[in-house]
Amino acid sequence: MTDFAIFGGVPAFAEPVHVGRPNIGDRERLMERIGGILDRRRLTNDGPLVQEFEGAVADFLGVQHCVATCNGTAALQLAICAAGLSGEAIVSPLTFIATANALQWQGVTPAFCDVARTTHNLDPARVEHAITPRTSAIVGVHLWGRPCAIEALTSVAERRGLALLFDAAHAFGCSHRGRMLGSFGLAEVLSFHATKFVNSFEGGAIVTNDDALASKARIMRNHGFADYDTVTSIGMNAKMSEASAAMGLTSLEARDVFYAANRRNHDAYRASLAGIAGISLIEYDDAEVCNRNYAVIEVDESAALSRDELQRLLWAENVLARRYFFPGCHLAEPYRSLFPDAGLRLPEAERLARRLLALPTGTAVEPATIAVVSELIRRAMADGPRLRRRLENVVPTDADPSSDGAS
Ligand code: T4K
Repeated sequence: MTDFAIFGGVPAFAEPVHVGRPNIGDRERLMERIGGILDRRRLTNDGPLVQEFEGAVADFLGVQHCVATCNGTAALQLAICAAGLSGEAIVSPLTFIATANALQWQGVTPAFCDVARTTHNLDPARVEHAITPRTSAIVGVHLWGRPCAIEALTSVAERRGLALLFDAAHAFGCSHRGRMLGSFGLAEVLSFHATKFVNSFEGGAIVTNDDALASKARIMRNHGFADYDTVTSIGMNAKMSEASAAMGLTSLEARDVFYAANRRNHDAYRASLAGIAGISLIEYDDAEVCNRNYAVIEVDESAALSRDELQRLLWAENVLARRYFFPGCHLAEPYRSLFPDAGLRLPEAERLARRLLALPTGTAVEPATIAVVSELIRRAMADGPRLRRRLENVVPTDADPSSDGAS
């Protein structure tokens, strides 16, 4: 057994092992579809594959409408605009920055509200207290594909007359009480980014049972055109291309393979990380359908190494574990400058942002790789105090995860 690579040993992996390696479905089927696009010379603008993809997603989720977009961020912006949000929207700071940015970009102030320690999602009791006369909406995020407190948030939204949207970027293919996520609230937003469970290279969608919202979003997605030359509202270009829809359809068809690989990997992490003091793997509800697209550990403050020390060790081994979503949106610009005191109300989110580490999973990651990653973590934690002293003498390099603010 060599020393850890950060101290000069041979890295455990010759090539980087990534967190977000894309799941690829049937290549031949994809190429056939791409061939069809070229034959038809219909590349974009609500083409047949986009329509087919929208139908397939809506059927799978059991929703009336799917409006496919060029990415999840554009879908969020469209949903925010089509739902007529204004003033402030209550949102979790423990999410990808796009959730907050989409609001701010649409002129709606993200009012960051703390999360619950166990679920990592908005704490409904705190949401109630965060409502002000300017609040127009609650935007829940189903982080890691684990559902928000949907019933409680729905009840708050109904009682206080607020719109309820969900950022379901992580949650495609997950259920809540037997019903697929995507059909709750006024609308939910999906991402089909390359790193997501089902991907369309880049892509996203608004899914909703609200006819009016769907029809507005559809028009807004195409510059506000209601027909060939009538513009009826503000709009943008948020259309999904045919090539993306080809990938989306192919990826969707392979979802059972993706479910199985992620479950296998999560089970492998659970078994191989068991009993390591200070490390806990976040769990999913076995009674629900779940994509298990994120294998995330919490590193306890009492652990032999901190989360950041562990990440430095792993990166040197070529295991590119990620600090999703450090440091929390409220500490990223422009929010850090706009709301310098926000952290005072966000102790749980800040605590989690210091503890969470996303490990590699997906179809590109084999259980043998997971065994090595877990063994590295076990060895590191077993020798924590000594490694900590040695780490203090290692000058961060460009490859160090914290050297350039990368996470
Ligand atoms: N809401 C939430 C809750 C989200 O998580 C996201 C996106 C959104 C909204 C917005 O949806 P989109 O507009 O993105 O559709 C990645 C993704 O870019 C982002 O889509 C995702 N969330 C976020 C969680 O992760 P980064 O900055 O971490 O990406 P990057 O390039 O560092 O990739 C992650 C890892 O995946 C790397 O180790 C390399 C690997 N990778 C990545 C790509 C793109 C590959 O192996 N192949 C690839 O093609 O944000």
